[in-house]
Amino acid sequence: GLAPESDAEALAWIAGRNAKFGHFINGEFTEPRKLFQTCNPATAKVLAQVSAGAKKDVDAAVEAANAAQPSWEAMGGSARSRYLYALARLVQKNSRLLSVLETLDNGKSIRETRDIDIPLVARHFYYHAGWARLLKSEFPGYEAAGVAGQIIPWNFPLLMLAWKVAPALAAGNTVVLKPAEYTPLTSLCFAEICQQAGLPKGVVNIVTGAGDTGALVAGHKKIDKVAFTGSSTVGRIIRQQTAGKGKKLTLELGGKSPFIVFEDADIDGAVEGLVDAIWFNQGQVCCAGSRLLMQESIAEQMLQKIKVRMDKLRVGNPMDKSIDMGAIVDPVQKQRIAELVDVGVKEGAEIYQCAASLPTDGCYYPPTLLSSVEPAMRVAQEEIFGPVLVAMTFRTPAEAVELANNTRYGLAASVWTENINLSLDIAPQVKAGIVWINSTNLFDAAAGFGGYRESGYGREGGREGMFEYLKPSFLKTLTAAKPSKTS
Ligand code: TXE
Repeated sequence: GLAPESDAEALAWIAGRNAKFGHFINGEFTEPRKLFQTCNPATAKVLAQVSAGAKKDVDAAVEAANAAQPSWEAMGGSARSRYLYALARLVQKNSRLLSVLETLDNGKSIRETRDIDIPLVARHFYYHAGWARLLKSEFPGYEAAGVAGQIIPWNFPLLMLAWKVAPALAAGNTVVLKPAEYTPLTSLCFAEICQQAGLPKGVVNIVTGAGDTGALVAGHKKIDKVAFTGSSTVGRIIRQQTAGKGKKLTLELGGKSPFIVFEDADIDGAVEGLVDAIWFNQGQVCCAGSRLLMQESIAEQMLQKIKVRMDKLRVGNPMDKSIDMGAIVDPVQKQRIAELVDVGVKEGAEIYQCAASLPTDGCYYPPTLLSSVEPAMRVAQEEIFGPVLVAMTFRTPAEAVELANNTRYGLAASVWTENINLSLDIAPQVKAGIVWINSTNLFDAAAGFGGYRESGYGREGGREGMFEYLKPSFLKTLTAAKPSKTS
C-alpha cells in the first residue's frame, strides 16, 4: 500500500495555537474559554480544545456582523468578488493543511478530503466570485438579506462552510457561522484564511460550540437569514424558533435516497456506483443512496456482486492514502448506527458485513448490507447515516416509483438503466431535489441542491442559491426601472 499522509504540518498548526482556540469575532480570535475537546475519531486522541460559545459571544459576533454589513454590501459586487477569489486561492494554497486537518478531525479518508472536499470548497468560492460580479445585472431589484446565521454539520465540515459562506458573501451579506462541535478545526483555519485575505473585520464571524450555541445564533433577533444543515429534528426546532420573526430560512436536512436499478442496467457499473453512494464518507452523506431498489429479475445476481465488492473495501486509518473508508465521526453516531442495524435484524432483515478486519481502536463500523427488507421496516424508513445499505426489490417501473417515494424524505435519487426513455420517464416522478442518471453523489456549485418534504427546503448553489441570500428592494427596483442617461 501507499505510505500514510503525514500529519506533521496539521499537528504543528494546532500546536502553534497551543491547541486552544477562541472564537473568531470581528476579525480577531477571542481568549479561549469554557473549553471542550475535539478528538480524532480514528485514534480517540484529543486534537485540541475549543470554546463553547455563550450568549455574550454570539451577541458580539452578531454585533460585528451587523456593523460590517452596510459597507460590505456598498462596496459592490466587483470588489467583493476579489475577496472571494482571494479566499478560493488561499484555500487552494492551503489545501494540504486543510485536507489533513479535516481528516484528523472528522475521520474521513485523506483521499476524499484531498480529492473531493477541499477542491469543491475552492470551486464554490470561485463560482460565487462570478455571481458577485453579476449581481447587478442578474438580480436587479434585489439587495442582500442582511446578516446570515449559519449552522453546519460535521459530515463535510469545510464544504458545508463554503456552501453557506460563499453565496452569502457574494450577495453582500455578512455571517455568523457555528460549526459542528465534532469538527470545528477547519472552520477555525478558514478564519485565519479570512485574515490572510484581508477580509474586512466582521464580515465572517465564527462561534464554536454545541447545539445551545447554535440555538442562540438561530434565534438572535438581529439575524435576518438562517441557513441550517443537519438533522430533521433540529431543523424542526429552528423552523419553530424562527417562525413569525421575519427571518429568511433554508433547511437542508436528512434523506433516505433511493438507488433504483432496472434489469437492463450495467450491473457492474451500478455496483461501483453503490460504493460512491453509500460507502463514500462512511455513508455519512445527506444524499447517500441508502435504499437500493432492484428489479426482481436481477436482485440475486446484484446482491452477490455487492458482497464480492464489499469484501474488497479497505477500511482503516483515514490517513492511509489507499483506504476506501475511514472512521465514524463520533462514538455517539456509531452507537446510533449499530442500534438501528440491530433493529433491522430483529425486524427480519438479513445482514452481511464486510469481511475486512477493522482497526481495534478508533471509531469504526463495517460496510453493511441489509437485504430482505420490507418497506415498512424502520431501517427502510429512517436515516441511518452510516455505511449501511438497505436492499429491496420491485417488479415494475410503477412499483419502483412508488417504493422510491415511500419515505418522509425527498433529497436525492439515482436511476440506473441503459434505456434513456425509461430514465427520463422515471426521473420526474421521483420526489427528490436531485436525480442522478447512471451516476451518484455528483456535486456542482452551479446546480442548486436541496430537498422536498422532510429533507427541508430552499436550495444551495446555482442561481436559486443566490436568491436565498437576497431580498427584493423597493429602492433598487425603482433605480433599475429608471432609464439611464448614458445607455
Ligand atoms: O445532528 P444535529 P447530529 C442527521 C443524521 C445524524 C443525525 C444526528 O441522521 O445521525 O442527524 O446528528 C447544531 N439549534 N444529520 O446530532 O444535532 C449542532 O451543534 C441550533 C444529517 O450531529 O442536527 C450542529 O452544528 N443548532 C445531516 C448542527 O446543528 C443546533 C448532517 C447539526 O447537528 C441545535 C448531520 C439547536 N437546537 C446530521 N441542536 C445532513 N443533512 O447532512 C444542534 N445544533
